[in-house]
Amino acid sequence: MTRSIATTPFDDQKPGTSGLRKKVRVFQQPGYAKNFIQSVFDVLDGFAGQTLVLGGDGRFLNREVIQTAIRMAAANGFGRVLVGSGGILSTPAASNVIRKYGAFGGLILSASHNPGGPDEDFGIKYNISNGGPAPEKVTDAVYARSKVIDRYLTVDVPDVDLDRLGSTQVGDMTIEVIDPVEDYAALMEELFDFGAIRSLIAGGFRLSFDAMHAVTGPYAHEILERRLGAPEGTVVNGTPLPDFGGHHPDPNAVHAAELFARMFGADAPDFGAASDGDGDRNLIVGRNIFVTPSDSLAVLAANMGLAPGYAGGLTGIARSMPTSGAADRVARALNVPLFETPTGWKFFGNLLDAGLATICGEESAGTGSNHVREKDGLWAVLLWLNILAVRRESVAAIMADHWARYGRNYYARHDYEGVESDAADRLMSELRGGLDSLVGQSFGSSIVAATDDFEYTDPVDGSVSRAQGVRILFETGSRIVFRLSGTGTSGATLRVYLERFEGPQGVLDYDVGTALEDLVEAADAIAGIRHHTGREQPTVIT
Ligand code: VG1
Ligand code: CO
Repeated sequence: MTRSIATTPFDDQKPGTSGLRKKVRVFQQPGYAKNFIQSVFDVLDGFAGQTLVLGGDGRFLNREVIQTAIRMAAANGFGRVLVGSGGILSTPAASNVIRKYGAFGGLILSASHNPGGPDEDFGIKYNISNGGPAPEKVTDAVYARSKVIDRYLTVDVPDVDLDRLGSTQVGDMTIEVIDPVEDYAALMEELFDFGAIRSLIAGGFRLSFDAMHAVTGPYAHEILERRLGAPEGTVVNGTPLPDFGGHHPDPNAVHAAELFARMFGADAPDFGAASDGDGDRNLIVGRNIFVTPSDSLAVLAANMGLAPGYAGGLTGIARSMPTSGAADRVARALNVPLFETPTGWKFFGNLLDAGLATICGEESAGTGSNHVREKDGLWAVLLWLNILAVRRESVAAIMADHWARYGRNYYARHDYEGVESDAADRLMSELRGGLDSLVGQSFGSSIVAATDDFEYTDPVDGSVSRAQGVRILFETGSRIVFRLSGTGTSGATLRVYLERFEGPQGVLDYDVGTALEDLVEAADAIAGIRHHTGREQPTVIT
């Protein structure tokens, strides 16, 4: 029944920061998704008879590619596929299912925070048996394979009914359609004190969660409204739509403007949050206060012992390099190691597996722990709620207390989206070329103390990742980082990360924009942003 179909390679199937992401139209080319999935299977070893997990964020093309992947998994010899009903599994839920059922790995269909729909983006990511994104040695092998692939394997069977829970056979392989929420919700109940959060909410604490018409809707309805007793209407935009209602499912001030307006408006709730397309990001907003993801990581690390799942404390904290140093100060106070990794969750997997880190985070609204091997949006929301339920203080009070104790890392990321790729490459290569001569130069009142192009050696397996972002470190402790995005699908996105530290005795209530003004000017002077991109302003500031 297995058929081998001849195919010709595509030359652009290089996975980026988080899987292969392309326009839907690119994925719709005959053989495009099949070639990539077969390239993944071709570089893996030992999965005969094993379990593969399948799910996605519900975006346009999700169901079709799920059916394709089921046929190909059967043809390639997997013994069982676990698929979320409706083809749905959030990224952290998929990670949990892989771990819980001892799967060999999983395919997650998502382009995460990128928009969806026929003219927008689609993506495929492979996760390994620890539940985490495949490391670079696997993604490099997949790319190499995709350049020479000449056939893919499939079986001729009708579509599986993804909307009915239960088991069916496809050839020798079993398909189990599972509830996408149940296992995940059960894990959250193990980690957090649902009773304490329930009584916080019952006492009149009000929250608002924006699921952005993306995958977290069903999870948030079940956990926040049904299990924790928040009133109906707490979750807004809670029905996943193939085009996310035409919006970017990216939780930030620009794309979650509705939530910001609510949290900064009259009669604002006590706590607001949002997640992204595939449910792995979190945005935290208190009444009249936005918590930067870097600060959120630091506050969660400092307080996570208040949640039952982490009562034993932390072994270490890990953050991506562009993430602010706020968490470093917490690590120092707790006397645990701090790991600084390149951008992307795949670099945290080894640290978590080795028990070196308990909590990890990125400035891009991603936080997670050793409970799975992905960042986890609702997990971060629940940890915040657990902390609030114990401390019984406002988000603003918790932040003020944190800054008074550790100091404040003023922080912003400026994104220049849709820049012409050649111009972006020129900017980066000129910047890299001039790095040495910058040391000692002054920009405004700041003198450059050191520069480098970030390089990471994995402490567990010794693998080295180079050219992960240019760092300009000032004598004042301020920092500017430049790198190009690895998740975009058209042109290039330049990311400029700006950070300035004020110690506990410094000014802790500057407006962020004002605090970073000098650094913004320095960034342009150093990298020629206006000159190369032709842009006067960033597209998005987060
Ligand atoms: C971005 C973020 C990075 C994150 C990645 C995937 O990558 O900066 O921190 O891990 O997206 O997140 P880049 O290469 O565009 O900067 V998700 O939620 O889109 O899977
Ligand atoms: Co995501």
